[in-house]
Amino acid sequence: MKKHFVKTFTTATVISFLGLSCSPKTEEKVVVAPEPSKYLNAPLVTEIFTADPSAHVFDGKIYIYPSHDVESEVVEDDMGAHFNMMDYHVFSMDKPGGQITDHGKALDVADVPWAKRQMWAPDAAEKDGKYYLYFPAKDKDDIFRIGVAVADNPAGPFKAEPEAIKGSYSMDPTVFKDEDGSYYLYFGGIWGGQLQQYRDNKYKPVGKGPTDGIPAKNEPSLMPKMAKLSSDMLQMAEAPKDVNILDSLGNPILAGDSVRRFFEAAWMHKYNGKYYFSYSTGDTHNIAYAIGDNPYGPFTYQGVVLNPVQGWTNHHSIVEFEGKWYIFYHDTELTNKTHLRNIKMTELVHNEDGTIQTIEPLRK
Ligand code: FUB
Repeated sequence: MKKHFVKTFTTATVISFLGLSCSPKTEEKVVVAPEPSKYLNAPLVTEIFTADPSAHVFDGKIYIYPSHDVESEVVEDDMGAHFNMMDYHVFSMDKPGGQITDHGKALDVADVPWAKRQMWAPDAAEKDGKYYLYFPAKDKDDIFRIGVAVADNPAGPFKAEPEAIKGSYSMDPTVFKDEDGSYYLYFGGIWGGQLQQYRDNKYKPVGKGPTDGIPAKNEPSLMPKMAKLSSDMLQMAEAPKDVNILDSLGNPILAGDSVRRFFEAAWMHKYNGKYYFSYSTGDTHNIAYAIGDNPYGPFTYQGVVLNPVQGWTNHHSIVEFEGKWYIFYHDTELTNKTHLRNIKMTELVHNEDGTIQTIEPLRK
């Protein structure tokens, strides 16, 4: 903090200056100038810890579906055991910059028959006046599955289906609604997200470490998965397929290309008829994006949407509201602890050529 000493001129000083008094008097006061924040944006929520914000516009309002971070006894490890979340809250705001409302607990792990722990990044979708919350959690065998819970209201409370989505695995689900009314589920994450323990949609673990099952550096990286949703929004209508992320020559991004390869945090948005698949590069901490011509891809890598934030994880969503685009993201401004995060938002700009202007979340 910078301290400035300023002279405060009192009435007595002025009278003295004008030669009207024989008792001149000045007071010295310390004025504390506010330190410019090193963060581009302030936390949206400070009462509880929030992360992985999935934002949507429902009924003309912005609804945010984040993870609810909590302090936990669990020791930090490379499998993310310290992200030991137990429930979800839903938030809303009338417009960007408006007041934010916490609608309270929308779903608790205790009310999900198949789930045991670690309610990680969720997403939501609306269809025919019903709202669907898609969420990952570990089952009784400590395997991540993706569940769905249903509500009549975007803020919940949500009622979980008795079983996880059939054939689902790994984590970080997101649901994209296309303009023709089709809904697509995208999911997956490596290391703690367990994607490396699957091949051809089958569980084939080769070890318990975060990199056991990760392809060699010169092999194609593990790609996120996607499937069209059934018309009742509760199941996948087809077997999950790879979301292929390619370089500019049309080759798959390699496993050793840690600056560009998919790690977790899938999101899809559509802009000017193109499909933008964005994701976190995990241990290199970028939110990257790739563009395709349809929801199935392939997607060609373009660059970085959001540079690394404070904290290990980087996770986002991108949404349009009244003609402007916004990115919701998180960092650890409130705690400086990786597992106790706070959600934020800022404007996102598409250039004329369709590329996205890279956002720097920290001021230099
Ligand atoms: O919040 C737990 C996990 O951290 C999420 O599922 C990942 O995307 C990362 O943000």
